[in-house]
Amino acid sequence: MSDLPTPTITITQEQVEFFRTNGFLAIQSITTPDEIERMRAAYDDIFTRRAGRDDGMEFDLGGADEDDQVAVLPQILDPLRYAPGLRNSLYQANALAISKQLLGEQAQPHGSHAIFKPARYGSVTPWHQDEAYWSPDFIYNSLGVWMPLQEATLENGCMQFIPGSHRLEILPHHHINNDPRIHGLEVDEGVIDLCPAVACPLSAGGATFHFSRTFHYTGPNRSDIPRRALILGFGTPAIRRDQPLDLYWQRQTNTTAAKKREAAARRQAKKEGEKGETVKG
Ligand SMILES: O=C(O)CCC(=O)C(=O)O
Repeated sequence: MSDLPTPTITITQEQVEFFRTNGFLAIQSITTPDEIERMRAAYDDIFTRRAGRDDGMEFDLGGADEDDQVAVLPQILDPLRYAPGLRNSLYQANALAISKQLLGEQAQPHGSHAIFKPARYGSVTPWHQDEAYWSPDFIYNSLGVWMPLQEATLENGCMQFIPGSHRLEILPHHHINNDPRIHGLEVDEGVIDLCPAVACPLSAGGATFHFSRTFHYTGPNRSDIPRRALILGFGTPAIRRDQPLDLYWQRQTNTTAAKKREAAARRQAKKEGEKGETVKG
């Protein structure tokens, strides 16, 4: 994030308090319409060419991710790596500045992903806590910033949150449909009351912020336009736990994408080993 523009937004103390009390916050604008238009072209391009698929970075978050099946919830991890048009944005600059207000000055970028809900059949992103996906070895002070690249509504899958749920432990999750080939996780039925859910419709270029333990969900896309979201993570340095948590659902994971990522990491390690040999030799 070295070449970021100067941030243009600060939030009020009242908004900081709202976030700390409820575990989420919605703001109506985090960047400009021009930037959204530029980003939308770059975003559509990486989903059209399924950038990162061979390395396990593009996959179906909501399905078994078979090559011959239509993906119901395509996701790309680290989309900025594949799309120069998504880099060095005012969105990143403002998201970082606001994250520092919410988490403390030490807040730094902590991953990014993009989730695309195809028009008419894009599926739900079930209720979950982000930390259910993360390493059980650390204590986090992190949040996600979610920005839609078109209007986000109840009809196409805007974000919904359970107020105050950031104060809960990580509750039991399972793979969607209890199918370990599916990357997406869902909280077990009945362990949390979902009635208090608050929906946050937004204009293009608005944003929500949520703590990494806040329960959130987006509905299916029943509209005639795709729903695009670009998500940035931020956090202060994670602290190692004395005793790891038992997030047993992670041990059940058996996705094709995870295997591809492991193979890509082995290829990269081999390449670096060979480079080291050349330098020494
Ligand atoms: O965009 C979505 O459908 C879900 C987003 C999400 O789960 C997140 O930002 O953590």
